[in-house]
Amino acid sequence: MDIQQLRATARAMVAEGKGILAADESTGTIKRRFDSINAECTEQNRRDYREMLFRTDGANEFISGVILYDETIRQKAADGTLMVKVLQDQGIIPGIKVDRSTNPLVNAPGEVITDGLDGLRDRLNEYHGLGARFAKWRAVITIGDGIPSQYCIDANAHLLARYAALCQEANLVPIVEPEVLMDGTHTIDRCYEVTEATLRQVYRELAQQRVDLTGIILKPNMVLSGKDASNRASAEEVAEKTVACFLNTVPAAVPGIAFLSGGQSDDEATANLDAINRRASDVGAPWELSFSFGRGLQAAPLKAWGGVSANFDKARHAYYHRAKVTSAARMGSYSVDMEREVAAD
Ligand code: 5MM
Repeated sequence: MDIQQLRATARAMVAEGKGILAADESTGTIKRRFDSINAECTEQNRRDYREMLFRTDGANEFISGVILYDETIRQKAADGTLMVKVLQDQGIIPGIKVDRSTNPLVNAPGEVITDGLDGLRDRLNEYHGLGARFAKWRAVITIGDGIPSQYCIDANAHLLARYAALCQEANLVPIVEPEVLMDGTHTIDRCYEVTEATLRQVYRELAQQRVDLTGIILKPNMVLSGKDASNRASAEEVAEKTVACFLNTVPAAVPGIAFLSGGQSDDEATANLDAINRRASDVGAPWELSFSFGRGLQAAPLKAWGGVSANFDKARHAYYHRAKVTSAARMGSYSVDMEREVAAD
């Protein structure tokens, strides 16, 4: 393990003004996204859509890295250039999703566990050879009646740490993603409680399994009210509770926290990220607070594209704009007025 290299990569992933595009939808998930705009989910459409994102001029000012799916890391762009090279040529770091999605957790109704540890060491070495310099594993914690159980939190945290240790051995920076879902009617305080319990266990396991915290990136949820809660918390309350929760649980050795958007609308995720960065700077939080958005960056370009190649310019424009405003939010310098500037970009 080359810890200096891992640290340098981790710092580059959360460099000033920059964050990560999560474009690692598995085939089932991208199909659902394409279905929503009536686009056919063929290999060529997936390639063309993702190539459009990766070849958006100027987006590399805001995007440090892209998380790829297995299909994409092996794929060539329309002109025969490897997709990985398309990114590298713009100074964007390729990363790879290595979990194999979630399945029901045995003896735990309503809860899930992430699969993918079998054969992981070999797969990580192969991905490094294909150009990946970081990896991602997403664990899912659900809030509901009587859940999450401590059993579910412990099992997922254990696997996240096993994955992270194997990544560092293979010289890949692990993105450690414990996502507490925002689905439901729960309060922001319930989300705080569950996020805190989850992060405590994740860091306990990372320490137990000797993961070097200076060479990882945490990808968590923000502390939010449930999606269907009445009186959802304001951006200021989200920021206050998110920063308080992380100060209590995430060691200062961790170089960066890259939030997921988690099903928030793109403007909500951006406003919350902005408020979080303002709050963090007021209290002197020790880590970079960046983004690793999937839907938060892709909802607008996906809609603008609509599955029609004649719309690629419009879609690039929409993606560039989301990357630009999310980058501003990552620095705490976003304002709603920026949303109106889209035509001028
Ligand atoms: C982009 O979607 C990722 C892969 O999801 P599946 O395993 O369901 O196909 C997902 O892990 C994503 O990286 C995170 O959920 C963050 O994305 P959002 O949209 O929540 O920012």
